[in-house]
Amino acid sequence: MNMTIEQDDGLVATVDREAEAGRMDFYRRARGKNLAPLWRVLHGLVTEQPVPRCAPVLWRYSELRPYLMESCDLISTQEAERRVMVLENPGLPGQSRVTQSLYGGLQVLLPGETAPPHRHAASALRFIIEGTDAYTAVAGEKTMMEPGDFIITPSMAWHDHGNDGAAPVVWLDGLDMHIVNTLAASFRENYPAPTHPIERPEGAAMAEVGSNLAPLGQTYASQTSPIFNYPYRRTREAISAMASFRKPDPCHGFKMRYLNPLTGGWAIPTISTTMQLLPHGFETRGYRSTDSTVFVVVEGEGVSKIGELEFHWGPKDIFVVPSWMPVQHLASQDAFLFGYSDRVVQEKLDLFREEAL
Ligand code: 1HN
Repeated sequence: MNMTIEQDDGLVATVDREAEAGRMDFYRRARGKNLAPLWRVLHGLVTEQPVPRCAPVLWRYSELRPYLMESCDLISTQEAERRVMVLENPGLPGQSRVTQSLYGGLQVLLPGETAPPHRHAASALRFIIEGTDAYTAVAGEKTMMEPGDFIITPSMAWHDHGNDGAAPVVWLDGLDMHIVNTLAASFRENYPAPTHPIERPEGAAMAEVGSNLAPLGQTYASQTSPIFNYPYRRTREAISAMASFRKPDPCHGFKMRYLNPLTGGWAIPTISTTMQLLPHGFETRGYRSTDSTVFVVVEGEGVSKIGELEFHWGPKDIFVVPSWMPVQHLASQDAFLFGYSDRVVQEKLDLFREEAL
């Protein structure tokens, strides 16, 4: 017997539960013809407000890191393909989701290790957490990773990684594969060699499109930004300079979005990315929006009130603010927060909503 009616208040309001008994035989016969009554599920399908399945959650880096290091003892990057511990939202266990629509995981490379080349329809972001001498090669161009750098792997671009340094390197992977899979549009392919050939010098993309200039006559078909490494040094400098002459936004402090310089749109067509500075002592006004957001603390300390919960955070910690849940941040030191969400998808579909509280 279907228990949905007893469990969902929305259904109780629209369906006469005593009358339901007399409909059971009809439901059973309809099910045999791949038919089902809408009125038993309507209000669960179309809710009055967002009902996020993901929960607010904080991962403290000091608690995560030992697990990352232990994973290095247990599996090689060759066997794992990608040695990643997935950030599993406790509201969506076993689904490899950090929010309802997005994936998040922490990847670790030890000195001398590489991760083999492959490509996929899903777009990826890397946000560097720890370590300095690793690289990622994307579509034939290498870039070195520094903490705080935001790096893009566009849809179907070949990519591999390696750590040339003397210490472990850790980064956050954010991917849109759940959006891709909802649309049943996934492809993936392994490259038939241990590395993909390097075809362009390091810094080529930045030289071509990183100075508000672009090579005349070159056309760019992709919706993804041709800049694939947004170095933290430059991002931090821009935001700090802006903070010296502007007033902070009441809800966000000094918050910048990562742009595709060719279009003015978001850097990745399916994942919005931002960096914000919350000056020490600054308390944001309450805010909510329909995009569930993953925050990574780059610098500073503070506390975020998310619904009824309070998360105290520091450098390298990661936390999630679910859709439509009120959030307020209070920074006790100048704090830089990276964020990623599905806002750009919602904007394209005319679904994004936000409000100051
Ligand atoms: C992937 O390709 C990477 O390239 C990391 O480093 C994490 C998670 C799911 C699917 C593909 C990478 C991934 C991934």
